[in-house]
Amino acid sequence: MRPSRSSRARLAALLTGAAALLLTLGATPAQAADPPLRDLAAAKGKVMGTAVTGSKLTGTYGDIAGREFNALTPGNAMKWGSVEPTRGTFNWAEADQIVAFAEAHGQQVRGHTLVWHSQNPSWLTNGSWTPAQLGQLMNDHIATEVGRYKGRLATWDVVNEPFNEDGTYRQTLWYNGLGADYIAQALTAARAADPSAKLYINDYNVEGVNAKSTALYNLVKSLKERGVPIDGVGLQAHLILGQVPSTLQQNIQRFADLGVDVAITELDIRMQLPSDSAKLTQQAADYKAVMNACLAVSRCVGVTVWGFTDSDSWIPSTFPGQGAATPYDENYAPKPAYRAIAESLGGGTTTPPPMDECTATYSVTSQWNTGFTGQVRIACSGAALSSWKVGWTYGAGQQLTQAWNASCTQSGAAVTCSNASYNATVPDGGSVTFGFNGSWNGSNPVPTVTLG
Ligand code: 9MR
Repeated sequence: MRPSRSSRARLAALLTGAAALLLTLGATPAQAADPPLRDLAAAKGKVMGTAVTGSKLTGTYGDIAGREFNALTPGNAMKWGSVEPTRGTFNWAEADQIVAFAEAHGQQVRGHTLVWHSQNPSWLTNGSWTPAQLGQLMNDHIATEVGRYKGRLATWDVVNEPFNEDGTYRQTLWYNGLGADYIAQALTAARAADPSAKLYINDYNVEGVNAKSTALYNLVKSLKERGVPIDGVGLQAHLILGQVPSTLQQNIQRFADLGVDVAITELDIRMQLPSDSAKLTQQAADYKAVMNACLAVSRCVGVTVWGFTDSDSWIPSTFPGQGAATPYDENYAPKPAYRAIAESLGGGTTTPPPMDECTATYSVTSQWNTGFTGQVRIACSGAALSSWKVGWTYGAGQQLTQAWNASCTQSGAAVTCSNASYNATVPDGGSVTFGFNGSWNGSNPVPTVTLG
């Protein structure tokens, strides 16, 4: 039976209403943002981490570190020179602070790093030690530091940067004193100190297939054959614009095929300053290429950036004239690289949330043939409000009929709502929501809300 004229009209109205509802629910409001990187990564079973500086974990820096990442690596706080500057005198303050921050934000911690040739205390590097004393010092250091955080750290970079570019062993305090087997000893000591932590060897310029990565590959293979505890390989990935190795995925895969995990541990992509849009676009493509290589290999557990903001990056001081290597600029604005990371993780479809401000977001929560219920959420990050007022202009003749948790007035198409006495304050990191009912006819588009 053909539907009657009036029922066809009703059906059309219903369909229009349903379309509007889908639109408002699907694309939520004008200022909606993608999920943070950590949620996108978690949905894919991956780690999205950042190196951090403990003293900076407040304000906007802390907000972003907590919101966007599901893993933290202390950039310097856990290095031997930081934790034991004088023999027997320990300073755990920054390391403890970062671990506490991570635990409060549901984040993993990657311990970095136990046995390295750099950033050691001068009492250690200037001492003269017999092999037995050196072995004891190394074992004690590992037992103390790994033991302190036992059960709380997901991962340790046990040995850092053991190879030269040609694949020979780097001549270090450890290699010269103990021979190449210092690596096996360190791993064994770390396993004893925290059996639940994943133990890694970490190095740079080992991202592609080359002499250095092949030496690392052969080392890991022989450690596995000997039954030495080794769980993973860290590819630091301090890269240069436009130079992501074409063999990155193949290299990750060959380590995975040895039966170890792989992590990109210190990703940054530096460029000659000043940056411009062409360089930032290339950088975004490079970040995406690294993400995609990791995502393509199931044993690649994830990617950590070596600082998330250009204001907290080692590049400018080490490579004068270069920089802009991270996904956020110095003012915490996300760069194209941020979007590229989000896209590789299946997000990146909307504008990232502006930081250091409060935003108002309008959404329709339910809708029927002539009426609807909506809400506005006012959220602050890096800022706070002691009172608020929002306004919008209806574009399709909608009319408010009732509001709660705010005082609203409508004059013509213009709506103004201000706080109730009990919800005037929106703290940094907090939000307030108020609701309303309205009527609509024909269509019910979401208006742009201004917060004044
Ligand atoms: O980011 C670290 C920087 O603040 C230090 O000055 C520097 C000293 O070498 O170490 C940086 O981190 C390094 C990391 O620990 C190991 N891989 C290379 C990183 C960049 O130098």
